[in-house]
Amino acid sequence: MELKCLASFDLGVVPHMLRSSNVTLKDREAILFLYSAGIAVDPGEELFQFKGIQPVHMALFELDGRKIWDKQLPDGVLPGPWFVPVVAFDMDEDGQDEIYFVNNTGAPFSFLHRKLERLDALTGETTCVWKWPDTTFHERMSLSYRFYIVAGYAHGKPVLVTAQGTYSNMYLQGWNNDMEKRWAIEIPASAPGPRASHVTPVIDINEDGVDELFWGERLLSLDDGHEVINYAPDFNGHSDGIIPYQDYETGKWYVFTCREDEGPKDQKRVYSFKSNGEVAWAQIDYGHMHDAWGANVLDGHKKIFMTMRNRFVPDDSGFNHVEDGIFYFDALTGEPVDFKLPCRGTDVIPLDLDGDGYHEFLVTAGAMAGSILNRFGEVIATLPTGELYNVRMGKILSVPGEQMMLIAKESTKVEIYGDTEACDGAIMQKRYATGYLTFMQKLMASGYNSFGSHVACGV
Ligand SMILES: [Ca+2]
Ligand SMILES: [Ca+2]
Ligand SMILES: [Ca+2]
Repeated sequence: MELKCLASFDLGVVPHMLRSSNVTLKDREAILFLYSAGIAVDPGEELFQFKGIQPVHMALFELDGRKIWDKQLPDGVLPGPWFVPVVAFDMDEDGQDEIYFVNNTGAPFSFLHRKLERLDALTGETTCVWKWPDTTFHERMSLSYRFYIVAGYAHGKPVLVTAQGTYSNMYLQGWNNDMEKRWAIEIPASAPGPRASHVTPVIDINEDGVDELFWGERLLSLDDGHEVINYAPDFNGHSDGIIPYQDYETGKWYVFTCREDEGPKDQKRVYSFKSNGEVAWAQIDYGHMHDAWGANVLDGHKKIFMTMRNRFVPDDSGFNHVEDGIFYFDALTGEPVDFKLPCRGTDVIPLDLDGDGYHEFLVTAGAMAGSILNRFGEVIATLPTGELYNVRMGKILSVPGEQMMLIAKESTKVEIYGDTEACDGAIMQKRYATGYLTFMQKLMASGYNSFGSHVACGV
C-alpha cells in the first residue's frame, strides 16, 4: 500500500461546517464544497445555538485544486445540513450536472423566502428558483427544518426529490426537469410505519428499472412515490442508519438498519431484512442505536456490521451522545462476532483502500487518529494529519481503490488520500457494478449521507 495525497483543495478558511459532493461537468469531474468558518447548527430545540454562526459558502474546485468559483450564500442560510441540503444532478440530460440547493433570502427561519435554487455548475450562477414547499410550517422547530434533496432515475429518466420532515409528518415531492411536478405524497404523523432516516440511499434494489428511495425502513418509488415495500409497518419510529448490502456469493440483497426510536415491546433494535421484507435476523433488546457500519473483514470477504448504542446526557449547552455499548454481528447470520480493534468501533471508518475486497479502517478520533488499520486491527499506515475531520469516503476519484476525503484539524486544506498501488479485485468490481456507490457520491452533501460511512460502506 502506498498512501498518497491525490488532491488538495484550499478553502482559505478553517471550516467548522463542511460538506462535499462530486459534480460532473461536460468534459470533466469537479468537487463541490459547502462550508462555513463558523459552527454547524441543528434544528433540534436542545441543540440549536446562535453563537458562532458564520456565513455559508458554496465553492467548486477542479480536481487539480484550482478554484472555479466560490459564492457566499445569503445570511438567512443557516449552516447545517438540514437547513441547506445540496445535490448535483443532471436533470436536463445535457451531460452536465446542475446544482440544486435550499436557499433562503429572508430571515433565518423564513418559509416565505425559502427557495429551491438551481445553479449552473460551471459558473455558480443562478438559473432558476422555485418556492420551497412550506409543508412543515406548523411543526415545532426540530421538525420544521429537516429538509432533504435526493435524486435518482425512473426508467432512465432523472427525478429530483424534495422532502420535508422527519419523525412526524413527512412530505415528499418528485420532480421532472424544470420542476414539473411528477408526484407528491404525504405521510401524516397518524399513519403507521417508519419515520425516515438521516441517510437516504437510492438504489434499484428490486431491479425493475426504477430507483427506490430508502425513506427509513420504507422504500419509495422514484417513479410515482408509491410505497414499494415497507420493512416495518408496525414500527412508527426513526432509523439512524440504513444500509443496503449483498451476499456476494448468491447476489441476494439485504438491508441493515439500526433504530433510534423504540418500537413495540417485542421488537429488536437492529434488523437485517431480505429484500422481499422478510426478517433475515434481529438483535439487541433496547436502546438508541446511533451509529453503524458494515465491513468485509472475515475470511472469504465475509461482512460484519458494527452498531453503537448511545444515550442522551444533558449538559450545560444541549446534550451529549454517550456511547453505551458497541456490537459486532455477522452480516448474513446475525451471530455476534468477537471482533477486536485497538480503538472504539465507532471511531473508525471502513473503506477498501487497496481494492482487494477487504475493508481497511481510518481511525478518526482518539489517540490513534490518522492511523490506518487492516482487517485484523493492525496499524499499516499513518496519515500526517494527526487529528482530522472525515468529510466523505468511497470512490471519490475514478481510480482504483476507495479514497478518503478529510481535513486536518485547524487546516484550510481539504485533502483526498488514496493508495496509488490499489487494484480493484472481483469483490470491488461487484460492489461498484450496480452504480449505487458511485452515484451516492453526488448525494453526499444532503442529510447525513457523508456521516461515518453509512452510505460508502454499502453493497
Ligand atoms: Ca445538465
Ligand atoms: Ca426498483
Ligand atoms: Ca482492502
